[in-house]
Amino acid sequence: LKQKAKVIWFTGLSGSGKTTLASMLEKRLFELNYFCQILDGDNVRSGINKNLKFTEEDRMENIRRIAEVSKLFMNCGIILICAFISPTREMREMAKEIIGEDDFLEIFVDTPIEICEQRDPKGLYKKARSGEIKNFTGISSPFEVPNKPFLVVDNTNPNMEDTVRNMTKKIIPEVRF
Ligand code: GGZ
Repeated sequence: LKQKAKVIWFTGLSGSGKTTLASMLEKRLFELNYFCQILDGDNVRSGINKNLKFTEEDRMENIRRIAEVSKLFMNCGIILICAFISPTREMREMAKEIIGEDDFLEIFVDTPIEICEQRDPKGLYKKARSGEIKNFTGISSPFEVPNKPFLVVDNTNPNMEDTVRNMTKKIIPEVRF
């Protein structure tokens, strides 16, 4: 393997576009012969973290396990693409400490909550507003904007391909395009 293992950590609200960006990035990296693995709610909260809910404490444990698993993958030389709300600075700080500062690339998917709520692909914001879902990030549970992310992605830009190209350049600076 010629690649340097690292963790690309997407943070942002539900519906901000983390998962979409993560899979576009994965595709791009595969095309460039980089070996990577996505971790997101779909493959983590349905399996290893099945027993966790959305209290502050459970989210903290969710992120802790994800960071530890990421470190194991990283030791195999794999590039991790993690897409979790990871709503507080404390949670992301913890992940950074477990993974190691130099290998932790925090990408903030900065989509305004109004837009996430308009999109509402799973109808979760609606349920959060009606009180059917409690502790919903941005509505009844906090989201703290990162202080010094590695990168901020404006996900309202319709040209996602451009966004992903620029993101890839920044993540893998040694690649020629
Ligand atoms: C936030 C919730 C909640 C609550 C269920 N708050 O848009 P989605 O559906 O697919 O992504 C959200 C996902 C968030 O899981 P994470 O593991 O990323 O969260 S954290 O990092 O805070 O631990 C959403 C769904 O789960 N979901 N209930 N109350 N998102």
